[in-house]
Amino acid sequence: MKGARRRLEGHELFYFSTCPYCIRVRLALRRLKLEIPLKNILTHPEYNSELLAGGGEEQVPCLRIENEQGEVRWMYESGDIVRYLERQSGNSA
Ligand SMILES: N[C@@H](CCC(=O)N[C@@H](CS)C(=O)NCC(=O)O)C(=O)O
Repeated sequence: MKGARRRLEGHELFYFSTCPYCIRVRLALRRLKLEIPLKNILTHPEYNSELLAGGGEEQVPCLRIENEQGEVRWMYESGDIVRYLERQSGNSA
Protein backbone atom coordinates (compact mmCIF):
# COMPACT_ATOMS: atom_id res chain seq x y z
CA MET A 1 0.00 0.00 0.00
CA LYS A 2 1.32 3.42 -0.90
CA GLY A 3 1.26 6.18 1.66
CA ALA A 4 3.00 9.30 2.76
CA ARG A 5 6.26 8.93 4.59
CA ARG A 6 6.44 10.47 8.04
CA ARG A 7 9.52 12.42 8.98
CA LEU A 8 10.92 11.59 12.40
CA GLU A 9 12.25 14.84 13.78
CA GLY A 10 15.40 14.77 15.90
CA HIS A 11 16.73 11.54 14.38
CA GLU A 12 19.70 10.77 12.10
CA LEU A 13 21.05 7.43 10.89
CA PHE A 14 24.80 6.99 10.48
CA TYR A 15 25.47 4.22 7.96
CA PHE A 16 27.29 3.09 4.86
CA SER A 17 25.57 1.57 1.87
CA THR A 18 27.04 -1.96 1.80
CA CYS A 19 26.79 -2.62 5.55
CA PRO A 20 24.23 -5.44 5.97
CA TYR A 21 23.15 -4.24 9.43
CA CYS A 22 22.52 -0.78 7.96
CA ILE A 23 20.50 -2.31 5.11
CA ARG A 24 18.35 -4.05 7.72
CA VAL A 25 17.62 -0.69 9.36
CA ARG A 26 17.01 1.09 6.05
CA LEU A 27 14.56 -1.62 4.97
CA ALA A 28 12.71 -1.13 8.28
CA LEU A 29 12.53 2.62 7.62
CA ARG A 30 11.04 1.91 4.20
CA ARG A 31 8.57 -0.67 5.56
CA LEU A 32 7.46 1.66 8.35
CA LYS A 33 7.30 4.66 5.96
CA LEU A 34 9.56 6.70 8.19
CA GLU A 35 11.97 9.30 6.89
CA ILE A 36 15.09 10.44 8.68
CA PRO A 37 18.30 12.02 7.42
CA LEU A 38 20.93 9.43 6.41
CA LYS A 39 24.60 10.16 7.06
CA ASN A 40 26.98 8.04 5.00
CA ILE A 41 30.24 7.85 6.95
CA LEU A 42 32.28 6.57 3.98
CA THR A 43 31.38 9.31 1.52
CA HIS A 44 31.47 12.03 4.22
CA PRO A 45 34.44 11.66 6.61
CA GLU A 46 33.03 14.50 8.71
CA TYR A 47 30.05 12.27 9.58
CA ASN A 48 32.46 9.59 10.74
CA SER A 49 34.17 12.15 12.99
CA GLU A 50 30.79 13.28 14.30
CA LEU A 51 29.84 9.67 15.06
CA LEU A 52 33.07 8.96 16.91
CA ALA A 53 32.99 12.20 18.87
CA GLY A 54 29.33 11.86 19.84
CA GLY A 55 28.68 8.15 20.12
CA GLY A 56 32.19 7.01 21.04
CA GLU A 57 32.42 4.17 18.50
CA GLU A 58 33.11 4.01 14.77
CA GLN A 59 30.43 1.43 14.20
CA VAL A 60 27.31 1.57 12.06
CA PRO A 61 24.39 1.54 12.01
CA CYS A 62 23.99 4.15 14.70
CA LEU A 63 20.84 6.12 15.33
CA ARG A 64 21.29 9.56 16.86
CA ILE A 65 18.22 10.54 18.83
CA GLU A 66 17.75 14.07 20.14
CA ASN A 67 14.69 14.79 22.25
CA GLU A 68 12.84 18.07 22.63
CA GLN A 69 15.02 18.99 25.62
CA GLY A 70 18.12 18.66 23.44
CA GLU A 71 19.30 15.47 25.16
CA VAL A 72 21.09 13.12 22.77
CA ARG A 73 21.28 9.30 22.74
CA TRP A 74 23.33 7.17 20.37
CA MET A 75 21.83 3.75 19.62
CA TYR A 76 24.21 1.26 18.00
CA GLU A 77 22.55 -2.16 17.72
CA SER A 78 20.56 -2.73 14.51
CA GLY A 79 18.01 -4.91 16.36
CA ASP A 80 17.49 -2.21 19.00
CA ILE A 81 17.17 0.43 16.27
CA VAL A 82 14.55 -1.56 14.34
CA ARG A 83 12.51 -2.19 17.52
CA TYR A 84 12.77 1.49 18.46
CA LEU A 85 11.59 2.56 14.99
CA GLU A 86 8.68 0.13 15.16
CA ARG A 87 7.60 1.66 18.47
CA GLN A 88 7.91 5.16 16.99
CA SER A 89 5.69 4.18 14.07
CA GLY A 90 3.14 2.49 16.32
CA ASN A 91 3.71 -0.78 14.46
CA SER A 92 5.48 -3.28 16.68
CA ALA A 93 3.89 -6.36 15.06
N1 LIG B 1 25.99 -5.49 16.39
C1 LIG B 1 25.97 -4.55 15.38
C2 LIG B 1 27.00 -4.92 14.33
C3 LIG B 1 27.25 -3.80 13.40
C4 LIG B 1 28.53 -3.99 12.62
O1 LIG B 1 29.28 -4.96 12.81
N2 LIG B 1 28.80 -3.02 11.74
C5 LIG B 1 30.01 -3.01 10.97
C6 LIG B 1 29.74 -2.57 9.53
S1 LIG B 1 28.78 -3.75 8.62
C7 LIG B 1 30.96 -2.01 11.56
O2 LIG B 1 30.60 -0.85 11.74
N3 LIG B 1 32.18 -2.44 11.88
C8 LIG B 1 33.20 -1.55 12.38
C9 LIG B 1 33.52 -1.81 13.82
O3 LIG B 1 32.86 -2.65 14.46
O4 LIG B 1 34.41 -1.15 14.34
C10 LIG B 1 24.55 -4.42 14.81
O5 LIG B 1 23.84 -5.43 14.67
O6 LIG B 1 24.17 -3.29 14.54
